[in-house]
Amino acid sequence: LDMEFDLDPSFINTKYECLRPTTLESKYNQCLVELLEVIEHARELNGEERNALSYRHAIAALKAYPRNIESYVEARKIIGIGLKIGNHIKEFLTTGTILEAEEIITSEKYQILDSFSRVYGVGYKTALKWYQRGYRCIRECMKDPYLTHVQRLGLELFDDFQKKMSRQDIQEILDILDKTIKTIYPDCIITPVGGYRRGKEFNGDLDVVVSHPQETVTNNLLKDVVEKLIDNGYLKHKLFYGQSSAKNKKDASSELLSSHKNVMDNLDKCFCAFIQPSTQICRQVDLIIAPYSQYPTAVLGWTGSKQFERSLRNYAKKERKMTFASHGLFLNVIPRRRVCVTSEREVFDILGISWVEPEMRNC
Ligand code: TTP
Ligand code: MN
Ligand code: MN
Ligand code: MN
Repeated sequence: LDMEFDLDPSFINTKYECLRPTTLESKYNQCLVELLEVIEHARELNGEERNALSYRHAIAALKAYPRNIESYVEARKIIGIGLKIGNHIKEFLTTGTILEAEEIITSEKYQILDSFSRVYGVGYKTALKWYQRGYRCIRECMKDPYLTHVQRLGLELFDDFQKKMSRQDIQEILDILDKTIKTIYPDCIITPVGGYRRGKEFNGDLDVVVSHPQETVTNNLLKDVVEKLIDNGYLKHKLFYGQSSAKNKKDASSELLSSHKNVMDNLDKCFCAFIQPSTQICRQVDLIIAPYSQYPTAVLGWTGSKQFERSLRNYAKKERKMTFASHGLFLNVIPRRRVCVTSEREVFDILGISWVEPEMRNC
């Protein structure tokens, strides 16, 4: 592994984002980061996954870079910044913006595809299909005769799901989950993960890992918890229920799962539409159940960011001949062997990576 330390030892020039701390926003290059994120997202909406990923690597490197980029030459020394993105940066340094990004933002097609892709369970393919059928707003999509059950729900819940939750909103829901779950299983461990754990002020959903010190208790946990939440009137819809393991990836929700195809695990989970009592707004709450032995990897795997997780999996695979997933850490020998871990920190130790605080996993 080619680790090159810059003048500032906290900046590591590497292709693996999980090796260096990244805050939510860049103190130095935030404006550039936001313009490049527009292009990245446009590539995703266009189905150009690989191209989007190369933007993501460059963006992550810029977010972690410890000072203002001042020249093209300086930018090109960073791993992940090649000719193409180097030229964007050159343009940004001379004009103060990137024309391509400006054009994307003002393009009507981009704005529409972007809003369609924000519908729960809708990826770029469905977004494009709806656009090609002539729909220009969410209301028009609702009249589509071929909607799946989940797409219809997603469209109906669109306005609510677009409303961001403050940390206080999330705390309110966490308190309800805590109370409800502990009336059935008093010893449950309930851990908020996702963007909330990474310190985001406002979140589109709440991700929660639920575990229990008794290994077998988790067998029925999802069913029992979901039933209780329905009985108590909190859970309005199940958007996804079950295991998103490879064996059922071809089912009705295949697009939902394939948009997360590199984050699949076989943990029990329920993606819920949850009524927040104080606002009566429907919130997306993702419940993930982890047997106690898989609790550390579940918390690490569901804290994100997506790019942090991607780089962690790549690092484990390419540099350590191991597999990291939310349901465990494995040695890639034949047959594959599970490595037991008892804490999130231990996963970093075994992989030989320095501990990264959740707030520093925002690549
Ligand atoms: P998300 O809730 O999709 O992402 P997030 O919380 O980072 O950001 P947002 O504010 O948009 O909600 O997922 C949380 C983390 O869980 C994500 O970084 C990757 C991981 N994950 C999986 O491992 N499997 C999955 O099926 C999904 C959806 C996410
Ligand atoms: Mn989330
Ligand atoms: Mn999300
Ligand atoms: Mn989520």
